[in-house]
Amino acid sequence: MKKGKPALVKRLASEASFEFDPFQVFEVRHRACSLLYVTVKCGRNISKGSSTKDLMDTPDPYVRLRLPNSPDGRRKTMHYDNEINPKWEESFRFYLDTDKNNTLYLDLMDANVISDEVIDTQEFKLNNLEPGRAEHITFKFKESSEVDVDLKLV
Ligand SMILES: [Ca+2]
Repeated sequence: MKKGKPALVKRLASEASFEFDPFQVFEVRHRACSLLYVTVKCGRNISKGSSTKDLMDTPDPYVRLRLPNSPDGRRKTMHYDNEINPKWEESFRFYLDTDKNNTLYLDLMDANVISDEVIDTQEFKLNNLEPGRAEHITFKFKESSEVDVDLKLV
């Protein structure tokens, strides 16, 4: 055996022992991760908030979901042209860190050729959800618009 080799092996072994960080293991074990399922079901009487605006361009609605603390936390449904009672029936799954305060933001959007417009935004505090139980919620936007959403935390 060559003379320098045992020293090198010993040095590598001591470096490896420094990689074990008990605080890191502690944190990983205590981080609670849940899955949030959001189903955007349908909308009723979608309006931009004024009949003049609606007459100039019938809403082409879609819903944008934003969950700031979640990876991949921005999603959206399809949009339907000139449809004030859209049936989306689209489901989305989000990873949720339940150690944090999580708020889901729902933007009711109007699709346009050049740039889409936010009609209105609502929010929902997810820490109020009971795990395993589906909640059926109707969100109201502006005067008349309603959107039915199912939320479930597992
Ligand atoms: Ca439009």
